[in-house]
Amino acid sequence: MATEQSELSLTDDFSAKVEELRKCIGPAQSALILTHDYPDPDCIASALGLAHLCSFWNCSAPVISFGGFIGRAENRAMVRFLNIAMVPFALIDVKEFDRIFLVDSYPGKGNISLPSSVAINGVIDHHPAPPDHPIDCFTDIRKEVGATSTLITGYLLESGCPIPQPLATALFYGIKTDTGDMRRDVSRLDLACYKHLFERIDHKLLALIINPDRDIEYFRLLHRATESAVSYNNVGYTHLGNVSTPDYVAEMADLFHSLESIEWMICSGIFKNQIFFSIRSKNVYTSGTKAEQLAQSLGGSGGGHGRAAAGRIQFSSEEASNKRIGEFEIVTRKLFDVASIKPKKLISKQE
Ligand SMILES: [Mn+2]
Repeated sequence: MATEQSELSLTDDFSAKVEELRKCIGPAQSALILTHDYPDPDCIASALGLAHLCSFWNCSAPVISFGGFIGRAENRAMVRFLNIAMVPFALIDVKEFDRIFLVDSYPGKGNISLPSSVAINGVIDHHPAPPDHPIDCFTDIRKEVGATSTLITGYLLESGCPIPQPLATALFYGIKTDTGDMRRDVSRLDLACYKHLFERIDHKLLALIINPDRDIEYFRLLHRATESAVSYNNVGYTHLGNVSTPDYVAEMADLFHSLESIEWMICSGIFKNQIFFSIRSKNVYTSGTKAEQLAQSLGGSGGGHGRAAAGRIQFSSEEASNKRIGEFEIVTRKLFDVASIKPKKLISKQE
């Protein structure tokens, strides 16, 4: 694999980290690899890659698990077409595993189902770690990298572990989606891994994943989002109401963010007594801090990257969701400095 490494020129810190991770996994028989709740392609691919590395290092029974469910049509297609075995966290007994790893997430972020009392053996992530949550285990957290799939690709290459075509396809798709096709939060390493994997993927399967069949709910929601979308100067906002999967919130944020007149797009939706929200920006790199501030001021949790971030805010079943959404809108407008701006319909009928 030496040629593959030199082609990518992985930095020296990969070799030290690979050794550290190998020692951490080495004596274990079983490993649980957890993604964040409502997993996206980057964490699914990362978990698949880490599971593959566990098997390569003789930890024979890695299990990938996740909280919530897989909602977005592309993500369901990814799991189906690449035959990725994943177990809902509700069916997992953590005591059955020698090792527990988190990918694309960090304890204390509020987006994993693992109870905080359960000890974790390793974390590989590219989100900034909360400063008040140090953990005593293997960690590799590089916030300058655009996707955890990039880090996992580095581990696989550095350790000399072969990458089968379905895994290459998953990792490529993970990098592709988290970086918005190399549009946002991209490092040199992301681009190198993206190019490296491109030669090794199943392009037909990738095309099926990118263009999945969609259920009618998607189109209903698209209509609702279009109707409710407003703008405050260059800040766009749409509320989806109740959604059958929180994934729609990120999906609609991405779609509406491509509208040429806006810099920011915020999308919210209600799912199981929680407000889920996503924030996107084009040229400003404070989406992550804005998501964190917004969630914290309403008792929730949030964060993310410079131009793509998300969060969620819990409310009790007795509280009316429209009251909480009203509060959410007020705090959001203050945060984006548009409290005194009158909303305009973002997509009006042709004038
Ligand atoms: Mn990610």
